[in-house]
Amino acid sequence: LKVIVTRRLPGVVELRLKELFDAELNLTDEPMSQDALADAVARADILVPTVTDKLDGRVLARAGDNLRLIAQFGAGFDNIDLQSATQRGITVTNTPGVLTDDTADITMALLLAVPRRLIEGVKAIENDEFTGWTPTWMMGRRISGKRLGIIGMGRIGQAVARRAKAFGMQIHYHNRKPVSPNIESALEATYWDSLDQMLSRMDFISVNCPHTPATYHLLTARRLDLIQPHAYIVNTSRGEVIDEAALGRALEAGKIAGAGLDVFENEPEINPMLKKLPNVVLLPHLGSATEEGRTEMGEKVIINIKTFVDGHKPPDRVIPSML
Ligand code: 8YV
Repeated sequence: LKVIVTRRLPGVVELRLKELFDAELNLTDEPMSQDALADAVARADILVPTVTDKLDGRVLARAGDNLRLIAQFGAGFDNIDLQSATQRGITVTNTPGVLTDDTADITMALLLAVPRRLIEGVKAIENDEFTGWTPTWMMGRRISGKRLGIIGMGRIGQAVARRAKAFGMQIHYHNRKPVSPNIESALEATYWDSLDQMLSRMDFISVNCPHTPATYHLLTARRLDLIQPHAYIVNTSRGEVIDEAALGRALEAGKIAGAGLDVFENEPEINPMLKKLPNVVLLPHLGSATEEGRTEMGEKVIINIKTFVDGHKPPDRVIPSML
């Protein structure tokens, strides 16, 4: 069975894939063009893509009867037209769970970096602007005691909530439905059925829901307008969940206090307005970027492939009803 891997993966993962399967690796680490991807789809029995590979209906139409499994290297799978894959009888899997803590850590890093002005501080030192401490210089805002509104209370949202609670924040969340009473009481979390109402009452907002057709531009210009001017917003999920142009305008107009973003609507492009603002901290999609996390993601890919090849249901199968 031919396994085609679209991007360079951690060395140990590539070695193991080579040992176990007839694996064709992409040794250049250039994201594949849509044509190259279509060619991979046409030739592979099993495809290992990442979030940068747009497996839309047009590309998937190139699949013959050969392509049986798409074993995504990533928790998110919004790059895959799941409906189209399922209709063609292609099984799709992802790698949830192993990047939860890393992504929650990056969320906390941004939740601290923006209001405490860490990057401005680092730049001040680099630019020799630190001429001595003063009682009023570079004051930020405290996070303890403040209300954090988490949008999407899945694995990552809950891991953010646990951390933020330990930092003394009050946990609020919006989700399709409330989490179990046990989890809610452990986190002392308040459920908001109405996203609009939650947005208008928070000091911090963290986006932790997946990008699906239902969450595309969930934070529209109108909803961003509901956020209070002293509040900060952090996104470590997918750029598409926020109308990025509207966010840039709101930040520039001082309608939101600041933002920490690890993800963007058209990666690697970023709205130039966001790059100019001192109260915005931007990271290059680092959420799961740890040696441990990326290796464990690879291990999950391998388990999913092995289980599938052995004729069983792979543990991390994703189906359209999950959207
Ligand atoms: C990765 C991610 O950077 O898993 C996801 O959904 O966005 C990140 O963890 C990416 O998926 C690697 O392919």
